[in-house]
Amino acid sequence: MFNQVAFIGLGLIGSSLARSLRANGLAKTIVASSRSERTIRTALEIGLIDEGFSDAADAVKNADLVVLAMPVCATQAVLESIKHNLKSTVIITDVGSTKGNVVAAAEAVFGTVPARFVPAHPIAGSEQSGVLAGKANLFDRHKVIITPLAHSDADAIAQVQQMWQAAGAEVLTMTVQRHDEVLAKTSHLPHLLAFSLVDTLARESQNLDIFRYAAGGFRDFTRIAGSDPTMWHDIFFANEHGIVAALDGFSEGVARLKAAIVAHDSDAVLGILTRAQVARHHFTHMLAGTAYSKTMNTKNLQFVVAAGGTLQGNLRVPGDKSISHRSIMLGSLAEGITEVTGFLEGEDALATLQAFRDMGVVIEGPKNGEVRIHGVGLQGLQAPPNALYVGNSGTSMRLLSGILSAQKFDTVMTGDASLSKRPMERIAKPLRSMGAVIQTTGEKGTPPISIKGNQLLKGITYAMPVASAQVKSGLLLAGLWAEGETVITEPAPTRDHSERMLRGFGYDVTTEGSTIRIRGGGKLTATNIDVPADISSAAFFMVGASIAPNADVILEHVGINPTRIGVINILRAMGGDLTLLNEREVGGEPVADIRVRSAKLKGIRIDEADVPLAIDEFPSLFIAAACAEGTTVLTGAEELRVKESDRIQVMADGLITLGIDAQPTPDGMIIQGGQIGSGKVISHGDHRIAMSFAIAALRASGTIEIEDCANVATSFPLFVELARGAGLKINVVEA
Ligand code: SPQ
Repeated sequence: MFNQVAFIGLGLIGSSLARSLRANGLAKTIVASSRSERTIRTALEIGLIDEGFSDAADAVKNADLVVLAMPVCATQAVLESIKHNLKSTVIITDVGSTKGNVVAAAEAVFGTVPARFVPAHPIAGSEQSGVLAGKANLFDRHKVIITPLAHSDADAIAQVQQMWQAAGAEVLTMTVQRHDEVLAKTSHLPHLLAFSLVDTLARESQNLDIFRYAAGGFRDFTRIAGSDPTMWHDIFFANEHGIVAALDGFSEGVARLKAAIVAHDSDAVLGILTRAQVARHHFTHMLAGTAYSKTMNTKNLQFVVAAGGTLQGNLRVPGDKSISHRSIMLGSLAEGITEVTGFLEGEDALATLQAFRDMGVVIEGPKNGEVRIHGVGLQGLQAPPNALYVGNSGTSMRLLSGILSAQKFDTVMTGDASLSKRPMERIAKPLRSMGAVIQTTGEKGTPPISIKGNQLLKGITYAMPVASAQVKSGLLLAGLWAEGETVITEPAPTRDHSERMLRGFGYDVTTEGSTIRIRGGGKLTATNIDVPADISSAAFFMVGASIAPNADVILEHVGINPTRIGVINILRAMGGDLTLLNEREVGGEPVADIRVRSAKLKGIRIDEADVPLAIDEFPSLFIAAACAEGTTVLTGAEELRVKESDRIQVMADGLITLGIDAQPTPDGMIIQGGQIGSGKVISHGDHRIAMSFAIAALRASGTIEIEDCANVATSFPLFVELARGAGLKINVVEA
């Protein structure tokens, strides 16, 4: 790519880039200058450079790329000394941590910054320095920020970009000013704090003891105080403005924490600590626009499931997703402390949890399914600092719409790619008739949703056109703040967890037939919640054990709320062998252990009354139908088309790939039972589709590969481990 590259300075960054250029064959010759004779000698000895100079002006003579890799404060002097020796076509770039002063130096030397000068900053490094510390892969999967100016040459920008990409870096572009503001906070401030803490402690009279007993925390926090002092000295002066502003913000934060400790304000201290604990994780997801958990990261995960196997044993699937969401919402809005056990630590419920933290609620956990919520009461939510990001979760967005419509502050809610396609007018429209000012996006009324605060809501009487627990719940929640009564009629029964839980929190909600009533102006009183295992997650094992030979599983502590048991009704109608054991009630929700054994399933016409009661279980029920003898017909389920994916089309496509005669219809599917074959199916990022096709392998003739499975973590974080333990031959690979 380059005939000759000249490095001015060969410290950690310069020598790493030189190594990377060598490794990638991007420079015919590499030359360098350094103030240190020893550095040049070492670089020549290890073959890093072809020629070395003590004077920068000599190094740049024949170069078509000059990399300024010395401390940033030397920029002006170096440019001054090399300016008459530069070729007219030379590209100049730098690697400094500050950009404003580098650009100012170039302006001072050249009048205007040369068009082929492309300022850059690789965000990589270590506390080690010097030519021997460099590594060819230092920039691999790190970010490099380039800050071109309005008049910068497009070809020069492209070449600098390509060089960094070849080093494995992700290249981002920003203005000079923005770069210096951002880096002041993310890099310069932490270094300043580390240097200052170590220096402060080192001055104390007890310093020896302090350093003798300093353990992990001190070591981790101060690791970067071992960085090169000259370099950081320069950076602190070079970005004085940005650093002072960042330090002021930080000082305010420390003062807040100190004041809370002095005042023994336990909630305030916990609030700061719990928010900080999860912030890094949360912001990573927000930036990536994903809903993926730590274990199932942003990579494309593929399930590879070998044919055969069976399911055996006692299994406890994770907590109910719908109930977990609601426990956070009502716990936050209640007065007092709510303790939750069995909480689903999946990304969807965590998104709700984060939203309430963002609105100032102190929430401890989750830890082993336990969460402690310090309720703030119905008037206690605070404006979040940013848009609320709810990842993949339709439940969070629709229920929160009701809550946020009644707050004193404005909010915006955003979600991941899948959620951003789902219809939100179904909740926005009735909320508007209650007096909410709420706006969805685009012709289809999808997220982001913007909600204006300070509106007085009034109760309405509303006949829901679609059977949706999310819409019903969003309106009931808005009804908590509305003047008068909110009366909702549903076209078919949908899950009633909100009604049950509101009653559990001491709020009067009445249900008469299909009509639910709530009156605003009351209060919620904290309570404890034991979340049962999620029947929607258990469904994969109900179907799996029904279709697999010699299967026998007991699914423990599963919620069998009558509004959720469609999957049991349908499997039984198909000839499934399911027995409810040990039926009991836990915190207002009926629960049982469910024994499921292999059965010879037959195709049926599914009763439309069961559709809303099994709405999330159809992906797995389609697999049951594919293994049944005869034809299964589903109608009245058009809602499946607007879930995390179009579950009718996506399941039909997968089944057809696997050799099953599946005919999608506008509101359902017609499936002829047959032999499931093998092949590659795509889940379209829909957790339930991924898990359904995994279970299908129990009766397949060959391996099933399922693409795009990371979102399984939204509802069932340990699915793979649990299923494998029970006998499914499942493996995960990173595609
Ligand atoms: O939260 P989300 O993404 O909408 O999740 C799903 C699911 O499959 O996990 C739907 F795709 O569950 C919904 C369910 O379909 C959860 C839910 C609830 O908790 O109130 C109600 C149902 O949705 P709807 O649209 O019928 O109200």
